[in-house]
Amino acid sequence: MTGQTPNLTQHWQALDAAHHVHPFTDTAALNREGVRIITRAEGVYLWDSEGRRLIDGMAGLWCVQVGYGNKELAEAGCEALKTLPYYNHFFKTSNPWTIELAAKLAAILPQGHEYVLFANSGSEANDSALKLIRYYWNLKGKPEKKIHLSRDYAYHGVTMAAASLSGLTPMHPQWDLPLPGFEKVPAPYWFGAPAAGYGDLDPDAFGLAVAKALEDKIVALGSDRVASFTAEPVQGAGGVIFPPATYWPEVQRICRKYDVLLHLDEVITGFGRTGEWFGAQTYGIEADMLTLAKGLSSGYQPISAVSLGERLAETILHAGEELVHGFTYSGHPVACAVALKNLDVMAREKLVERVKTKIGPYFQRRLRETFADHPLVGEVRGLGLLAAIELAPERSKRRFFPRDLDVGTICRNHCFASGLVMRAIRDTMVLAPPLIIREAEVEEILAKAKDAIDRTAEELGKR
Ligand code: PXG
Repeated sequence: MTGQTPNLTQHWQALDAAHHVHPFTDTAALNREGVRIITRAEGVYLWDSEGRRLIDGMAGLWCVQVGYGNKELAEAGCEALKTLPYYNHFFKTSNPWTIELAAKLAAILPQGHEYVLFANSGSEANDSALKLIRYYWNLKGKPEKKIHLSRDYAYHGVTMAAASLSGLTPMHPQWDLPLPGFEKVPAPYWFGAPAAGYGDLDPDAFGLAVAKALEDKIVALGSDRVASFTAEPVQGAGGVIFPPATYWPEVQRICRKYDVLLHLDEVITGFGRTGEWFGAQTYGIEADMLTLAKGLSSGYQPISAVSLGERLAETILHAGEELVHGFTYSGHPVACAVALKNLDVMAREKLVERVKTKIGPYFQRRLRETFADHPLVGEVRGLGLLAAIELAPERSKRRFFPRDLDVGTICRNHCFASGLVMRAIRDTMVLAPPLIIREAEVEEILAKAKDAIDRTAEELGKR
């Protein structure tokens, strides 16, 4: 079942159309178009069932840190599969892979985060995090602290709680969400500031204004009712939104002042994406809890975790009673073996350092050289191996295209046609390539992206 069997494309498309429900997709519309079948991958490249090669500017879904086809990870998983394909942690048991992974995470996590609880996806981990937050306040004798704050444009997953926490509004109406007790505050989205009514504030003033909106919300709700603030250090699926420098220090101060737990969702920013192991380190944030997933195993196995900072660990682990929570597959030995090897490879190859000092700066410099003066580009922003190219009608003004033009989708289609996977979020083109990417591959991505954006401009009659 590899790329050597292109004649099977129609067979697979028909079966997929007949039996498979796709995530975040109008399945009937997709079925009319015919799905693309990815059959293999190596390094930063994917191949489809027609033998076409694509360069993956998105590391899958922001997760394949070590690139595709890493044999060491495959062998570590295989070894665990042969030795202990499954066992759980419920019956006063543990296993070497889970234990070693927990210890390794404690060593690389920010200081004070000595304990982790495992789950299988970012959504499950965030759901677990919210339960632990609720439990913490119950144990502290403050059961009225139950409101979970998060931000517009946030993506925290799809379970009932994680979707409620998410601030992308299309995620709510189909499911009558958000649940009660979930409140939103504005995102530090400087490019979108004029459209959001913030006028012409410079980035630093805007960062403070948005942080102030968090404070105002806490005061309006009553700090005795607010349990937590959940946020991605850099917002990913909401549009790759980098906060101004003033934002995080002020948010940190506000959370401390009002005794609101700070929960960082590091599902995208974790494991080197911004040039440190965690976004918390990039922005100097001291959090009570971190959610980890994606890059933890480079996506080779489904695994996620929640880390507990000192006050949560102390209170929850010494509650003197059973923690009534856990999944069949929490800390699955095969997933842990793969994650463990992934972290070993990342450390040995110094991938995080490479993002910080070499390939990250190279990528960012070349990205700006390529697009800074492009007539269709309103802003280029990025750090490490994470970046956004904001397509806009006028270069110097922070204005959006009318939504119904769907400029982002036009551009994404041109990207696919030229063999590049680049994600469109509204009209923001997003890149988050594997951390092992080389300079020549960066050049290939940028050349294809430039070509796609030029074609989009032509289609819109801009050139
Ligand atoms: N938090 C963040 C910050 C995420 O980006 C999740 C939680 C949920 O993780 P799971 O493993 O439950 O999917 C995510 C996931 C996209 C896209 O199109 C992004 C994600 C998932 C699917 C699609 O950008 N992020």
